[in-house]
Amino acid sequence: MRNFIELKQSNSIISDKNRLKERMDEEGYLFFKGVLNKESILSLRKDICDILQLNGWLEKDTESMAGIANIDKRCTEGELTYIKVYHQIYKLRSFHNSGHWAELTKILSNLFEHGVFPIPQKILRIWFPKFTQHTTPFHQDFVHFQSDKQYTSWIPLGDCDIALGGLGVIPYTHREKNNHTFSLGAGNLKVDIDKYKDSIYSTDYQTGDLLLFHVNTIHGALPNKTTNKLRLSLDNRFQQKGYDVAEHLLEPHLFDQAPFKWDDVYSDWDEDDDLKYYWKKDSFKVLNRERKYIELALNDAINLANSEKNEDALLFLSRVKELDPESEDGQKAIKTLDHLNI
Ligand SMILES: O=C(O)CCC(=O)C(=O)O
Ligand SMILES: [Fe+2]
Repeated sequence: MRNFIELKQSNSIISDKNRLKERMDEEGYLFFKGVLNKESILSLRKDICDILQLNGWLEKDTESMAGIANIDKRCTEGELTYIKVYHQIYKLRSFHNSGHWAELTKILSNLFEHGVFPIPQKILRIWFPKFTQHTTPFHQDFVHFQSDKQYTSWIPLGDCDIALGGLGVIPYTHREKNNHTFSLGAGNLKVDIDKYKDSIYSTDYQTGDLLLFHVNTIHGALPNKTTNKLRLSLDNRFQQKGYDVAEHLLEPHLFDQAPFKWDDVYSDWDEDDDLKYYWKKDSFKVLNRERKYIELALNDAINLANSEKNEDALLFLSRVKELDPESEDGQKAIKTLDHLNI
């Protein structure tokens, strides 16, 4: 069992722009207790839980807000059954609006001289209990988001204590880029954190808490060790207005795992809703998506499968195969599994 150090609260300097910037530059994260509007969070939680309930992901005859999981439905990112439900939730306006909450962008505006740009790709995490091998591994986000100049807001949708598995960060790690290798869990890439194992900061998060961290701060999730509760959280990203943005961050999350476009997201929204395509008003350079980290995870998994029939790698490859057997990655996965007679 790892020991966790309590996150340092920055509430007392919340209006002091210089000190906030200094602390973020120095430590790579800022944590604020109870600064977000609880009603907005709980109302979003309700919208999400109602969809989960309709899809049978919650135990029958339980109050949806309690988030009591039907563990027969366990699944995760990278699986079509997950994406099918996830993309239903992705149509919620209340979900997209969570990246634009006034109290959130106000705090973030302290970190940017020339205005806050909320990245269009918003992310919700739904983490099942009794599924701990799929916990998000410790990693740095540059491998996924192709930027050195972003901050992420991690927000639990409801109370999230250590047992439910909130986010852990390792302060002072954002100045160095580390090598990543294959892992199960969101993003499929991990950093070896052996030397930091006693330096993980986390907390019993409560509704309204806000964690901000630098894109290169090493972070990961703690396992959901409850027997029956889903962990729900948001991770959204912000940059200074006008900075370059990688093209995939202008698409809905998991658009590359099942076809899904903004027009699908917006299908039930009011025609003249300002939040639709809001980023088209801004000017910034769009960067081509680099494939190197996607390839790193896949090739590493193939090597692990070939050399030691590594079970995590085999599970990952079977998911890649199922997701899109015709694609180049799907073909590589099929070839490896066939060769191993799996
Ligand atoms: O919530 C999680 O499990 C993963 C979050 C994460 O990696 C992030 O916010 O960048
Ligand atoms: Fe991350």
